[in-house]
Amino acid sequence: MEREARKMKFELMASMMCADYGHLADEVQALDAAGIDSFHIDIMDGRYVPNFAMSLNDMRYIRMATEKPLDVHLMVEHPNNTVSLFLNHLKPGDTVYIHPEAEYHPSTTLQKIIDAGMVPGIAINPGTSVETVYEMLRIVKKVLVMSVNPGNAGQMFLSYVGEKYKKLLPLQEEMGFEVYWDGACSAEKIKTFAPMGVKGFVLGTTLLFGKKTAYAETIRQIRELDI
Ligand code: S6P
Ligand code: MG
Repeated sequence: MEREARKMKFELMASMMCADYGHLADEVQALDAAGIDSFHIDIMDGRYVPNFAMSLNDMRYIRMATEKPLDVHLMVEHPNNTVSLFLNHLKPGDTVYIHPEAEYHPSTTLQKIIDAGMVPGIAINPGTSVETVYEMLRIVKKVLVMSVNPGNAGQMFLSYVGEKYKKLLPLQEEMGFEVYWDGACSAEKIKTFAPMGVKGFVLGTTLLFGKKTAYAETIRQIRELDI
């Protein structure tokens, strides 16, 4: 019991582009019951990233299928043009991330997200430096650090991104945001980065999906990590 109380708290998000779309209702139900904290929704437009993953209707379905928060990651050009389509179907407290490079005036788009009652976030690509998004850190509540280039699941961790976490984490408290991990997340990465202050981790094919282990068991093992 005492040991349980000392366990480090961090959030786990399920990357729904990795789910089995032949059984989406069962997937959402199983992840929900397994204790996932939120559902990560990767929206792509085939322009900002060279892929199409999920879109508006997938997000709407998952929003109806669970009470848990959604974590919507917009990988689209000029999100200001389409963000309202997504905001209209979310519920207050859901998170929406934009990529600042994809918009001329990202703070205008972030304000739309705030005004709709959602949690504003930015996603930072591996090649984007902290310095170029510095002022936005005061506006957002969450910073999603990409550990792989956006567009696909199942990629290799880019080790130079480790330095970016080290730069961002000490700024969290003063600037009022929290840092989240997206891409190639393994148990080893959680063990290293959760104690450094990373608040949550997006789980995809590296750790959660396409395995023989049931979601509930994988999530239990992660929560039991010795950290
Ligand atoms: C990538 C996307 C991510 C992936 C996730 C997959 O563009 O933003 O959310 O779905 O990283 O995880 P993994 O473990 O397959 O890399
Ligand atoms: Mg993502």
